[in-house]
Amino acid sequence: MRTIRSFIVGVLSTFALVGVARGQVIAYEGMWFNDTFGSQGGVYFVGTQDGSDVSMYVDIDGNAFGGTDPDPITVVGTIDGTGDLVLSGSNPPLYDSISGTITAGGVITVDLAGAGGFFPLVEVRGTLTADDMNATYTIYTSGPGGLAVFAEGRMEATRVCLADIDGNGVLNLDDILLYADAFVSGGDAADMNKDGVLNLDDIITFAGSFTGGCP
Ligand SMILES: [Ca+2]
Ligand SMILES: [Ca+2]
Ligand SMILES: [Ca+2]
Repeated sequence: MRTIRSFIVGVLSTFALVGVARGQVIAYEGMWFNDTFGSQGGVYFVGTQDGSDVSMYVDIDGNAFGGTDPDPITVVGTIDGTGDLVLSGSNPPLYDSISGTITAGGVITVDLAGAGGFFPLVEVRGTLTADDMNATYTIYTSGPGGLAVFAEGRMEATRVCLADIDGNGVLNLDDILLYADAFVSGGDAADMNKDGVLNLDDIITFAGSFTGGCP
């Protein structure tokens, strides 16, 4: 255990000193509110930008889509010549396809098709800033005359600084040591992408957040 801790501290210290990380990491954490059914749960987004490539880790918690707590998904995108993030991909069986844009100005227009295996379409519309994310969502079902609104709700999330483990607003060696301790002891604080597993992805994400700094 001591060896693993030393290794992690060594790797993270090198990242911090040299300023090398795979990409810049930005995270938001908040809640979804289903205004139709009065239900709610947590939302968690971790975006990693590496050049023009963006990978977004999205976890929705609670009784979403009328079922159980959905597993986290990864959405990938590319930043085009105008600075807009163009999303594409699929994460079956939860979403057959995910498409849309987050413009350079922070306007979110994303459609999830085949969401939950029951709903043909979920529209997400909102805004993303350096500090927060606010969006509405509309879940459609198939009606006799075509798509019909099944439920409407909101998502509200604020920027969080993943690497500031002690939450004191400053990134320094203390955070690296605390992260290494949390990782070795299997603590939740080390699970940067909240997928319930501690692995190299978490260390890379921590390093990206650390070197990218916090707002
Ligand atoms: Ca979940
Ligand atoms: Ca700190
Ligand atoms: Ca993890």
